[in-house]
Amino acid sequence: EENKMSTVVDNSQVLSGLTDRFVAIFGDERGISYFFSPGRINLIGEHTDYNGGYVFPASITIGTTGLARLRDDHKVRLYSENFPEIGIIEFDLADSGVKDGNSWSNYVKGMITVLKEAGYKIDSGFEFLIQGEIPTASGLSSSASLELLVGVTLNDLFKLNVPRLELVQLGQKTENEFIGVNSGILDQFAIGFGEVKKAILLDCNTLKYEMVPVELRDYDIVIMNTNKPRALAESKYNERFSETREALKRLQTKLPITALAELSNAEFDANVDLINDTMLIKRARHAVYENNRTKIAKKAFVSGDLTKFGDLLNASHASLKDDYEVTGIELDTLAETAQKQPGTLGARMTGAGFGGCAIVLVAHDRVAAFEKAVGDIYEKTVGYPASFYVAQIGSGATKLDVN
Ligand code: GAF
Repeated sequence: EENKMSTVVDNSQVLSGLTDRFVAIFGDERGISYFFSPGRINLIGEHTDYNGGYVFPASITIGTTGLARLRDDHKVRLYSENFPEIGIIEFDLADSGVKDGNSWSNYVKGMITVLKEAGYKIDSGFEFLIQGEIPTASGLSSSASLELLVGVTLNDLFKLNVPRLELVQLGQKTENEFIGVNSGILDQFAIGFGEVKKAILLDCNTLKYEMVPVELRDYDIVIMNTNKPRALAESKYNERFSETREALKRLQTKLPITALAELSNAEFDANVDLINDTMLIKRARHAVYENNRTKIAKKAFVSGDLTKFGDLLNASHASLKDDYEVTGIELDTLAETAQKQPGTLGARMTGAGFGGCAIVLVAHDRVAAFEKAVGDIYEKTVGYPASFYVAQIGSGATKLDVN
C-alpha cells in the first residue's frame, strides 16, 4: 500500500531537469528515488478541524518534488531549488532534534525526530533535493506538503512501513511540536489521502472519511492568490485556537460536550450566555455553524446541486470574515468581487486565512473574462496584482515511478 507508485502527472521533463540538478549538487546519479507531495485546497469546513468538525479538502497537482538517496555515513545533506542562496544544509543525524531558526530544514529534522520517537529506525544519513511549486504562505499548505514529502521519502528509503494514517499524524505532530503551530489535521490528511478527481469528507473527531468524486460539469475551481505576505499568521492562528478552546471550556460548565462541533446551531444559540463574551461567542459560532454548513454542503455537492453548494461557500466566507475575523481586505476583495461575477457559483477563502488564497467555482468558458475582471478590481483596490490558477485535483503524497 505505502509503496504504491503513481504516474498520474506527466512530469518526466521536470524530473530529468531535477536529476541534473541532483547530480550537480550531490555528485552522481546512482540510486536516486523520486517523490511527490501535493498542496491542497479546502472546499469548505474552515477552522473546524481543531474543533472536532468536518473538513472537505482535495489535494492539487501543484506540490513539492523530492529526490533522495541513502548515504553510508550519518550525514544528512539537503538542498532546495527554492533557496539556492542557502546552498547545501548539512547536519549529523544525531542533531536532528536541534531546531535551526526558520530554515526549511526544520521540516526534515522534525519528521526524523517524530518518526524516531515513534520507534522507527532511521540509522543512516541521506541526500535530499527538493523543489516546491506551491507559493509560500499562500494557504495551499506548502508546509504540510513538505512534511508529507519527507514522510513518504523516509518511509521508502528506510523501509519503515509506516501506516498512512500514522504518517499523516506524525506530519501534524511535526507542525504542532517542532514548528509550533497548533494546527489540526486537515492539511496533512488531505495531502496524505488525496486522490485524483476526488475530494475528502473527513470527520476530524473520529478520523472517518469518505472519498467524494468531484463532478463539476462545466465549472472549474479557480484558485485566487492575494499575494499578500502572511505576517503574524502563525500567532493569530494560535490565538483563534485558544479562543475556541476557551469558549468550549465555558460551554462545558453546563453542556456534556468534548468539542464545539458536537453542537447544532440551535443548541449553540440556546447556550451562548454561558460563554458571556461577545468576541468568544463569535469565534465559537463560526466553528459550530461552519461545521453544520459543511455537512449540508457535502450533501448538496454529492446530489449535484452546485448552486446551493456555491451559496454555502459564500456563507462560509462571510462567517470567516465577520465572526472568525481571519480574512482582511485582500481576501475579502477577491472573494466578494468573485461572488458577483457572471458565471460564478460561490467563492471563499481557503486555508488558515490572514492572506493566502481564495477559491471560486467559475463556468469554464468564463474563466479568462473572470480573471481579467477580478484581477483589475483587486489591483485597483489593493495596489498589487493577484494571481489565478485553475486547480486540478491530483493524487496524494507518493513515490514516483521513474524509469
Ligand atoms: C491551516 C491549518 F493547518 C489547518 O489545520 C486548518 O485549521 C486550517 O488552517 C483552517 O481550516 O491550514
